[in-house]
Formats: sequence, structure tokens, C-alpha cells
Amino acid sequence: MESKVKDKESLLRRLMESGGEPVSGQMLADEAGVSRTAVWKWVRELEEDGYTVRSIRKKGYVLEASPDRLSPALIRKYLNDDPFVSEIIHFESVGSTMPIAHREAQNGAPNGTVIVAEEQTEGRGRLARPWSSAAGKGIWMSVILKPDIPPHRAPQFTLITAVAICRAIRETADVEARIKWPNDLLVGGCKVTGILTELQADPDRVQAIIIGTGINVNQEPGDFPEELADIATSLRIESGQTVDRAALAASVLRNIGRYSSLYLEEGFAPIKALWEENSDTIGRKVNAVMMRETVTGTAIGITEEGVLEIRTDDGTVRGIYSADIVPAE
Ligand code: BTX
Repeated sequence: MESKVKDKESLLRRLMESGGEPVSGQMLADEAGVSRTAVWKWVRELEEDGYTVRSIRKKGYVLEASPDRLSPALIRKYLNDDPFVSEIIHFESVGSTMPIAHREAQNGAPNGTVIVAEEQTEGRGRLARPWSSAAGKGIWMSVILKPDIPPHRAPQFTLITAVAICRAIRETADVEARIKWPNDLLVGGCKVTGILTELQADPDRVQAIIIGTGINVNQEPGDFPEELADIATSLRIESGQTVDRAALAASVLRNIGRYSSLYLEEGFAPIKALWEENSDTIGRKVNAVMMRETVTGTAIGITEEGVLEIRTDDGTVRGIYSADIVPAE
């Protein structure tokens, strides 16, 4: 189905959908109910954004090249009518996409609203740790979900997202990422993705879950700050190839939609199975480092609540709700 032209973004989508065939300026103007000059102005704006649009006399406009950007039109092209995403809000540079998503959710943004930025200047992880979010190199994105569930089930969405991103990375970049409980994806022991789940809730009902995903995509080794050099990696470093960020973002969103629906229809069991299949933690001897104590033992699985179970040397099984997991040997 062709999208209706009404602004610069929808014009871009239409040019993308035409598959290299010229689209007549008059037709675009008629459809949008604006003058041909207004259409030409949108084209000029696209060129200022880095797109190459050729104007062929008597035939119309052709999109010849797109910049490496997470533009909503490009992500939508790859989403290919997938029903999950409702709106994509794109920024060049923000402090963090999280507070923007919180505000949008409070103001009534629907399930499937996405906030994405080329760069974050104050990206953050858990416990207010900084998250390095270099311009044009990764996917710095917050997704608003509004499932009808009680608040205690919200942490399961971190696990749903981890499974979704693993699959998206496999599909788009042909890289095998493993999940480190609860919220990191690793390749070769280095962190390629972090997930931050935040909640807006009444005592018995979730208002909104905000899922922040930070995926290192096209960084090269020297692009990471020194303190991350030994612990972070990117899909480009691992695969040796530049990865199309918009295609990956679309795949992440499609899979978050798919696994959220699976979870809401069938419960946590299928997610648990997928999570354990992709886990880097299960079966390993680990230290679970918490504020007040460290539990050492073998990680044996996760519960329905997403709690990590560790069997200690004396055979006791301990449930871990929140901790940093480090290898014990
Ligand atoms: P986390 O607390 O598990 O991880 C934060 C830690 O990860 C930092 O202390 C640092 O050691 C390391 N780190 C920082 N930046 C990177 C990076 N780019 N790659 C690998 N390791 C890094 C993880 O928290 C959750 C991160 C969520 C980020 C998303 S991006 C979109 C959204 N907006 C926002 O501000 N945060 C989320």
C-alpha cells in the first residue's frame, strides 16, 4: 500500500516505495493538497538532511541515495507494514531518550511509540551509570509499551527485549549475541547492547513500560572511550562489516512486537525457553554481586518472574532479583 504524502517524511517514504521510478511533482502536490513549489521545498529539505534526490525533467523525482540515518521513513520502509510501531519520533541529538519517552507516555502516546536519536549526550544505564552513545554509530532508542499487566510482571519485558534483540542481531548482522542476566547482550564476552527498563505504574496496574535499548552498531575499536575499550564491542567490530542501522532498528522493533504479543497471549513459558537458549549465564559458575552481599554458585535458570536462580556450593538455591553477574572462575 502506498503511503499518502502530507509532509517531508511521507514524501521520503513515497520516493523510497517507488523503487527508483520517478514520481511526478504534480502528482505529489495534488495528493498533498499543496503547490509544486511546496513539494520542491520538501525535496530541498531532504537534500539538506543528506539525501540525494534527482529531478528528471517531465518525469519527476527519484531518490538516489540515503544517508546513514535512523529516519522514521527508512525504519518504516524496513518495517514493511508491521503493525507494532505506532509513531517514530526522531532526534539528531538529545540528553537521553528515556525522559522524552516518559513524557510522551504520560501525555497519552500509544503502545508502540518509539523515540530514537542519532546521538545521546547523557545516555544512561542502570543506577544512573553513563551509557556511551556516539553520534551515528548505534541505536539509542526508547520504546513505549502499554500492556495490561500488574507491575510485578514488568521486569519480564527486559527478558522479552533481550530475546528480541538477539534475534534481530542474528537476522540483520549475522552475529550471535548471548544474553548476560538480566540486561546485557555480549559477543565474545564484550558488551554489545544494554537494556534499561523503567516503569510508570499504579499500585495494581502498569501505565507504561519504557524500554531503552543501546546497541553498539558501527563503532570501530578507537571509537569507544578508553574505559570501555576492553569491555565494549560493536556489531561492526564483530562482523567486519558496516551494519544498516535502520534495518536493524526495524528488526528490533518487529521482534519486540512479536515477542510481547507471544508473551501476552501465551505467558512467560515460551520467552523463558528462548531466553535460556540464548543465555550466556545459565550453566556458568558466577558471582552475583549485590549491594550487601555476593552470592557465588552455578546459575541454573530463571523463574517465571525472571529471577535468576543460583545453586550455591552447599546445594541451596538462591533467587537473585537484581545484581551484577561476574564470572567466578
Ligand atoms: P548498565 O548499567 O547495565 O551498563 C552501564 C555500564 O556499561 C557502564 O557503567 C559502562 O561500564 C558500560 N557502558 C557504557 N556505555 C557502553 C557502551 N556503549 N557499550 C558497552 N558498554 C557500555 C545498560 O546499563 C543499559 C543501557 C541502556 C542505554 C539505552 S540507550 C537508549 C536509552 N536512553 C538512555 O539514556 N539509556 C537507554
